[in-house]
Amino acid sequence: MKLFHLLLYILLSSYLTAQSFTDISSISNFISMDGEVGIADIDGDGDEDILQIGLHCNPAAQLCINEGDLNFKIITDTDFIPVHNEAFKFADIDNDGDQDILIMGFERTFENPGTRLYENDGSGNFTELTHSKFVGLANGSIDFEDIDNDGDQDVLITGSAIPNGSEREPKAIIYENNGEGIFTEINNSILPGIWSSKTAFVDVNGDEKKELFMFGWSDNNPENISRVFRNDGDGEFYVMTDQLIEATQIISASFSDIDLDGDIDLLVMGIDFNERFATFLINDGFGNFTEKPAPDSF
Ligand SMILES: [Ca+2]
Ligand SMILES: [Ca+2]
Ligand SMILES: [Ca+2]
Ligand SMILES: [Ca+2]
Repeated sequence: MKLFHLLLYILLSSYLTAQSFTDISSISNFISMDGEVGIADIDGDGDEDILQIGLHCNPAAQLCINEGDLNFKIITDTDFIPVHNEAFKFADIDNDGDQDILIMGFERTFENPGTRLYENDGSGNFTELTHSKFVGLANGSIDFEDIDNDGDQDVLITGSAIPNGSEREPKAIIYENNGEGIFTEINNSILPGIWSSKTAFVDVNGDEKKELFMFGWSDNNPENISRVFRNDGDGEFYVMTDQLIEATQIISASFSDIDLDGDIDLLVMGIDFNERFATFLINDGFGNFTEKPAPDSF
């Protein structure tokens, strides 16, 4: 979640509860650029806390522990190795009821991407778990989903590996969870490697199995990828859509039933030949999408 969404969330929360606004400058001033924000009940006390990771002069991570009434305890000395050009997601990887976290990004220079898993002790203290061998990536995405329907959270990571210290190598790797938070890479050669990427698991054809949406650039001479893959519930993916939308770059994709007909549609925003655009992709209920340009005011 980017900083704008965090501010919107907090302002809306404030509006809905007290219909007044509260100064949250201690949180919002933290990340000057390239920031990512995640919201979860990190310390297990029933309210939502905030993790911010990104560039603040140097790569940095900051925990904002919710103490009620929009007061936050700010922790800058976190358990995480700070990264930039990052992505991270919370998930309960070992089914013990708390929010663990997977973080990727450049750890020092632009030649050292890392992907690290941290286990939550239930009180918001994190310990790195090293028995899963994740490929180090940056400029990418992380999405947890139980792709093989066995009750635990597996994960897809995409982004840039830098295997020889300079050349970017786009990746898309699925790791299967053994149920105890130990992840093993599984062969999914059908998925294209992408960077500057967004991914999402969403059921768009009503069969209660989530399709995989992938947006990003394919290589060093960027070709935009916007494709959908079908999951049959056993962890295997199959091509569903060759190319969903032609554009130079997709900046964001949001999923909702925009036309209120019971299926999930998309709002896609991006850049095409230096022109910004926003378009709806309207679902026919079977996962076939028709483009409908959004109003110019978007
Ligand atoms: Ca856990
Ligand atoms: Ca699973
Ligand atoms: Ca489906
Ligand atoms: Ca719809």
